[in-house]
Amino acid sequence: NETALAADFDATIAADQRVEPRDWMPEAYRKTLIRQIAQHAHSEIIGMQPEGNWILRAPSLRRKAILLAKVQDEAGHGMYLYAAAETLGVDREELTEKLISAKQKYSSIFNYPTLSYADIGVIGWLVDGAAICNQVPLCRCSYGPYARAMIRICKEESFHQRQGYELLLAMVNGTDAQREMVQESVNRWWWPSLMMFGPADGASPNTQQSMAWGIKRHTNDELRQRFVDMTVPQAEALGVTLPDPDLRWNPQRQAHDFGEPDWEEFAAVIAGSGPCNAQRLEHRRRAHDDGAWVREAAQAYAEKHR
Ligand code: FAQ
Repeated sequence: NETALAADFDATIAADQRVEPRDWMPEAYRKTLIRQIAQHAHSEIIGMQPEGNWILRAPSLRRKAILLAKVQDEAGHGMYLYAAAETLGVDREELTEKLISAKQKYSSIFNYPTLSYADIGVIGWLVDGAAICNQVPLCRCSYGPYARAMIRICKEESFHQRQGYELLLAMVNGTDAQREMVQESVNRWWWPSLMMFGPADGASPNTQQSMAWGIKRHTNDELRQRFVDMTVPQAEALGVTLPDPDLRWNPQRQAHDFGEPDWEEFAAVIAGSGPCNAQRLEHRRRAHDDGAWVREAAQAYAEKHR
């Protein structure tokens, strides 16, 4: 009966063991996971666009090969994550419909434009760096299929972060114009990267319950702090300035103090009015329409064989 099943679920969570697809789970737990995993999958898929914008303009064969591999990895991450969401009883078609009709979200960060090749390095360094900070703890998520997908994804994200840092290292050791390009790019991406961690803890409606269920392991502010502390020495090594006058080491806290992201901008981007929201969704819709014949052919083939 329901009470015994609920007690089993609570015991699994309390013992920090994994919940698997066939196990009973509260409807709200299932709903929260579908929401988070779908948003995560959509982010990987939409996240191909800002970097894809530079594939045809990569400055060398080597840079092009690296960028192609990275963008293809993001597609793969989207696929693992849609597959993890499907174990919860939704299907990919339905999730894609919700993405292109703007009923489900994707990360705010992918609504900003990529204006120079330095952005490719800065996305790897800051955006993938933030993604790793947020996703390593998700490898211990209480839901088995999501946790297992995250292990593989995090390994690939680490490679992405390193390629970004290596690109920037090459640029800062180049000409003055290249160094200026890197600084200009860091100035644009720093605050949006901090916003990737979500609203401040006091304004995050989901954190408390998601932590109680072992879906999230840390709060949004804890992970944001970890990211700032990890990134400051890397910025120093690159010789770039992070655009925050309030950023300084606090010896009492043994952590960096830093300024407040512009939460009004964050709310506007999430609500659909960021610089590239319309363009990103339009592009995704067009790709989906262009792929209709492939889905129809696959369906016809499957029916013939049935
Ligand atoms: N953007 O109560 P909370 C990548 C929404 S990395 C948009 O704190 P939660 C790699 C949130 O959904 C990026 N929406 O929510 C890559 C909720 O809305 P809802 C993807 C945001 O879930 C690199 C509302 O605000 N990573 O793709 C954002 O407990 C380069 C209230 O917020 C993940 O998705 C935001 N930044 O915590 C790919 C990681 N923040 O649904 C290509 C997994 C919050 O109630 C190129 N997700 N919202 O209407 C998570 O860890 C969590 O979902 C958080 C949000 C931390 C993002």
